[in-house]
Amino acid sequence: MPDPQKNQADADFQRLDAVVIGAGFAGLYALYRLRDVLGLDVRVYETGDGVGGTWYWNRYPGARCDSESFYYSYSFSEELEQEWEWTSKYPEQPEILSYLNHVADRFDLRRDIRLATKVASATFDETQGLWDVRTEHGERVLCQFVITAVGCLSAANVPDIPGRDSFEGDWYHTGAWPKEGVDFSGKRVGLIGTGSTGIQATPEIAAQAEHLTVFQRTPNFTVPARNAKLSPEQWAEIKQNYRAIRKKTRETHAGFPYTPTQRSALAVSDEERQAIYEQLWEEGGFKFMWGSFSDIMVDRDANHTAAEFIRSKIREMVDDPEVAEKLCPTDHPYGSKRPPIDTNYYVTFNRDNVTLVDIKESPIVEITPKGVRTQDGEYELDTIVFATGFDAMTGSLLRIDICGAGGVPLAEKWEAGPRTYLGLQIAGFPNLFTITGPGSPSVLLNMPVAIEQHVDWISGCIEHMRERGLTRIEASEEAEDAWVEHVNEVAKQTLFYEAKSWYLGANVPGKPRVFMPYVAGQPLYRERCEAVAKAGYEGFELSA
Ligand code: N01
Repeated sequence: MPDPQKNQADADFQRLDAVVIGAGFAGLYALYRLRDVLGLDVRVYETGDGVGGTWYWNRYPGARCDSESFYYSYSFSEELEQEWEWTSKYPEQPEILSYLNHVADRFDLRRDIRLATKVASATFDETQGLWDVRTEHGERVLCQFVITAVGCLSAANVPDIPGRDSFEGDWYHTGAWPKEGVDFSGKRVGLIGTGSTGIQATPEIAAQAEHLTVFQRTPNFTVPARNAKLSPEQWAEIKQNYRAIRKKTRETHAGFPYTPTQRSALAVSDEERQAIYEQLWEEGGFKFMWGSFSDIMVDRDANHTAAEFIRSKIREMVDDPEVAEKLCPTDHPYGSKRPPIDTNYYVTFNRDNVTLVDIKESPIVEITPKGVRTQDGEYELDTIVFATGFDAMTGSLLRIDICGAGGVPLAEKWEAGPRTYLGLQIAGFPNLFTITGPGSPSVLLNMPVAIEQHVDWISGCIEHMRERGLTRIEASEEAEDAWVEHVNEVAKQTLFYEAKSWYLGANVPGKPRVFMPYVAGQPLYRERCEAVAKAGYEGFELSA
């Protein structure tokens, strides 16, 4: 039977230069750059009914940025920089969402964004050399370029625990939090997951709920954030120095404006090392990792010194020695899982209304109508919060039905794990660009820095093509193979490989174990991307 709705969609289509999927940090900037700088006809599709991406969806209590606001922000507009002031070092989710809404208004982006419209499929049509993009509402666009701005951490991972649907209370995943919020007053809450999200949410939920039970599978190393308001004097200084700050964020390994240290943790005396860790612990934030010693992520002994320091802090802060031991990570090097930063995480376990359940020792067996049952017994709950992370880096792309040249589905191409060239393109998928795709530094970098670099590179590439009358660009298989090998090679030289992390796909049952982000750091990566462009897009096949 012919489907009249489908036939109508087939007939009604719009012809545009580019479709951008997602209206978070990446999609907003891509729209600005492609439309207002290159002059392309662009449309952005966004699943949410507002802009903001990650900051639209992650509204859980305690959600806040853990890079400092003045460099976790756009650098492309000096006017924007000068007119926006963040209230604190690490602003909360509503403030970051306001910033992104401000950007959408200030640059008149909304007129080209379709909200509440999910892209269902994108198929490369060989005969026309165009992408055929369809939404779940039946809209259809034919366009030359598709740019995915779907985020690395946006496909929620809700574990398929037996009995989940039998639970009679409410349950939520932190990455799809209800807009109206959740009132935990008088509730017995169970929180599953102790990654960055669980660590941010725990103190906030504990302060509100009647009782909080934290189900911990793997303890995590976290360092205090030491959040603080930013004074007018501090703002004046930041605004004056913005260019120098931005320059540094583009030059350092992880996109932070800290002067990198060259010292080894093993080349200083025990006293000096301890003093450095103490000072950074007091200062708070990621500087503990990136500003302490240069060999934390490559030398096991150096890493051990940082890990031991944090374990000693946990034992100091947590009153009950048994609970403290459970909170001490011992199965992975510090930093090999994305290091969280926190506000009052460990001391929250001193509260009378908080219980820590070690589910490695006593695994969850099932979710019952009344709560969570572990091997040791049942915990009665009114609400369950899944802070169980994401199908990272590939999930958000694979949840769209993307088919490249010859009708090859992306899911088939990536069956054994993601393969890209520079994290920017996939062989067999011409004119499709993946902002912060697997194989790029992305999540190992301060994200706005990674995003701006990718969007600038993509727009430079499209400009290059237009100036030369070229219509098609595709990564070559050889370049992709060599890049995938290189990405894995450098990861294996670090301690990142030693944790069962989402970087490796280890958090999602059945997901191929491939180290997804590029660990060699921003300077090398940038240099490589620039050299590739300078050499006429080496490793890509361009044609008219
Ligand atoms: O997710 P995660 P997240 N049964 O995957 C556990 C960014 N972020 O949402 O470690 C029981 O890190 C899992 O246990 P284990 C940041 O990049 C940024 O916390 O796999 N437990 C782990 O404890 C971060 O890294 C900000 O053994 C299960 C937890 O759930 C990324 O988002 C704030 C389980 C998941 O931790 C993801 O962080 C927050 C199961 N079946 C997050 N499955 C900023 O401030 C998983 N777990 C910018």
